[in-house]
Amino acid sequence: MNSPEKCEIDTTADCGEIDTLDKMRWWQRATIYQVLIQSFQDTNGDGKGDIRGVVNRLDYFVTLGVDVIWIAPIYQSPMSDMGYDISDYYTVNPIFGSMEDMELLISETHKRDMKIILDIALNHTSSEHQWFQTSRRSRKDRSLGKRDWYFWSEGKVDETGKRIPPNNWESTFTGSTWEWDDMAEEFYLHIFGKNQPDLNWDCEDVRQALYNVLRFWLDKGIDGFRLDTMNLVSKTSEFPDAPIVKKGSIWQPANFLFANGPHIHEYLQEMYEQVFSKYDVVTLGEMSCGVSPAQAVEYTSRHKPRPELSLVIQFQHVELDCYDGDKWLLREWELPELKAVINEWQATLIDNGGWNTLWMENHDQPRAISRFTTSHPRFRALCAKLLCVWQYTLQGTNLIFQGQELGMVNPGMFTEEMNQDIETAQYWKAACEAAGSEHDEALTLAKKAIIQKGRDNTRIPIPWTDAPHGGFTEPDCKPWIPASEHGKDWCCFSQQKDPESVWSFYRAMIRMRKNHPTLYYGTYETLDMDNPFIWAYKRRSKLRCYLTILNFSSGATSWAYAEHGVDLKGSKLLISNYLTQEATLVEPILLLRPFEGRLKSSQVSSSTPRQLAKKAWQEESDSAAVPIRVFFISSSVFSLRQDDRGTRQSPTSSDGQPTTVPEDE
Ligand code: TEU
Ligand code: CA
Repeated sequence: MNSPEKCEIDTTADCGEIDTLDKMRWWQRATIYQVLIQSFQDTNGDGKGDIRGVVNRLDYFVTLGVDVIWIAPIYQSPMSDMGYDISDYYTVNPIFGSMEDMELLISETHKRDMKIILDIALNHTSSEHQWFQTSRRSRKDRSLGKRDWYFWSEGKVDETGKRIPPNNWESTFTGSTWEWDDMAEEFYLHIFGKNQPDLNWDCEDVRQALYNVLRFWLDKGIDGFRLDTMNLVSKTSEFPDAPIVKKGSIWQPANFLFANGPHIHEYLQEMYEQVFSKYDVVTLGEMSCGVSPAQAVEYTSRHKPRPELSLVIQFQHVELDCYDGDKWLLREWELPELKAVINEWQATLIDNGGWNTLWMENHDQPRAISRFTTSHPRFRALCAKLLCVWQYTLQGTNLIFQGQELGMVNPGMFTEEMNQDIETAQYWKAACEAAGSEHDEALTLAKKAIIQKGRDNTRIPIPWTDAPHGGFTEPDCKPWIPASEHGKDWCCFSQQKDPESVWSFYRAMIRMRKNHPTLYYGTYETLDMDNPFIWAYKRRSKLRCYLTILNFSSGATSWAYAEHGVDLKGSKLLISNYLTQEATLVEPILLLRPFEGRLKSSQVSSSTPRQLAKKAWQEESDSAAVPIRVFFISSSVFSLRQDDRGTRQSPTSSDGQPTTVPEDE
């Protein structure tokens, strides 16, 4: 049997500025599940996921414990960038369904006590949008209006007399940010694809038109938005050249010239006041092209007199594996670097009235298991659970991306079918052009980068069952992108039946967090910062203390906890990703197995420990959104079985069942 364990206790700990539970907003406690609709569930046999597919799976989210679903763009679109190229904000893309389907999705989601947010791109439209079509025509016929709804420029003339773009800005999707338009006889700005012209937010009519779009969907009953590339909507008013950092390239990264620009706060405050303040919603601003913790505070702090956004999506932790923000230049990283990034975000936002978002993968980023740990079959499930413990014990709102709860990994392939994404396809084309026939080595590196980082890694369909295409579409239909070969063991159906699966672990962790609210709002403190293998941190409120200990290495590792001021006496093990509990505490050293992750808890002791414990128990019980307490660990030491109503039964042996026990036992 393990020794009783306790985190170090500091009775003087104070939660300072943190919100009381009463004041917490619904989205602060939420797990938001991102649905990439095209790859979720096909119901009409066209090989593409659709709205009905999401409706049919709503009970799946309930079972998992999800609070909010985030739906990828469903608007009319030529789909050159998965619907982030919107050609009509008021129409549903027929490949996904109809407006009636959307209304059904909204009402059925609400019936199940969940919320729904939509993903929307307001920084740019599709070049097929009527607004852009009018804008390009209106240079010759000003009466058409909308001339200044986009950014137009005559460009410059080079020494040969040829018209060239007005500056050297590089598009996120390679090449220039400027495209020549024959009709307007001018260049237009596009930070992303050339079919995604940037809207000019400095024009008041543009902002008002977009606010109307937002109201239209909010009035349909949705609960907020994920706002695509929201920090890009105010550009530097002049368009100066970016400094040359990429030798040998005409086009230079100019993120700092178009991200977090001069009027950004003014516009976001206006949007909040005119639109969001009238509804009870969450706004999740994607902060593309760079945002620091200090800037995130500016966007989200509740101390600001004029609110802007609820949450931001930041990228620093997923940019460690590249050089200078260039995602294709692969870089090795060390665990202390990751800790440093997370530490700064946790501390800065907690201390300044902000709120973190916790996420590891999405439709633009590779699978977290492959990126932060290893997809090796021997460790895959352990790594999935380790990362889950990590994500669910930090401060902030949790975002999970479809398939994360199944432990999906990168397919690890380079094929044409896996290169459909616009960003990847353009990068590969440019790499081939630059390499010519002689540079095999450069192309090998480009392929490696695509296998590791390409956006199609996470865009493959969900394996629901072990049927052909994972049950994503009919057996005789071809999915728009090949389904993963996850087979019997990794499909959702098998995992739901297996209490030891990654899916069951996620389900248990989602519930666990709801029952331990200190994990929402408590302070965060890293221990042993420089340790290259172990990541240990404390989360603390006045009443409770949690210690997360994660072994990010594939080898058994010891941790001399006492050297870092930790006293484990009296604490208890709440979560482990291992199914068997070994005698791993040889005081004052803790031995952790490969990719082992643990969560320990204790109440903050004082002269009256019983009273405090009772109070903590009471407070956390009262505040828990879910009436039952879930305790996932198959240790015979700690498992106490309860029936569905929570009546305690006799201790059981290790069987891997998620088990419910009161927190203070
Ligand atoms: O992404 C913005 C963004 O930051 C990405 O371009 C990111 O730099 C890139 O995907 C990393 O590979 C949003 C959407 O999430 C993305 O899918 C869209 O392509 C993009 O905006 C344009 O709308
Ligand atoms: Ca379909």
